[in-house]
Amino acid sequence: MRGGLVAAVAVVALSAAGCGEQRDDVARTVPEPVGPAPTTDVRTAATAEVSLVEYALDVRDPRVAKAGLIAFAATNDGLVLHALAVDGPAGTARTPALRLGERGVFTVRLPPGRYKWYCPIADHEQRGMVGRVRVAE
Ligand SMILES: [Cu+2]
Repeated sequence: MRGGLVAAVAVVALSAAGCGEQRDDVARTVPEPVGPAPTTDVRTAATAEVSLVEYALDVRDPRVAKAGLIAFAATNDGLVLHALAVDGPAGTARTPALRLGERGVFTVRLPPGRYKWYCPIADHEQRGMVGRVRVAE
């Protein structure tokens, strides 16, 4: 009964236009930071790896060094079906249900902050498969 996808509706704040025109910022040349070559086709800021077992996340409360597009990679090292879900600012992202030995990967764009991650299957979260991901600047 769990796993309801809550699509967060982005609230668009429209600035009141009408009192004068907005000044265009002078075109700034912001150099793109040069980083290491991406190892996948998606440019991710960091990867959080987790092992899923009965009934825990290993690791439970990871720190992610960089905000941005974060890859979450979960491996089911348990005996029953598990999955990984992350509650981000735009809703919940998750892997499909994973069998023993299977690995699921997804990406979520996360600003700095703390985010819940958990196993969305049955009552696994209540049994202890829950933790917090801390994303630094
Ligand atoms: Cu589980």
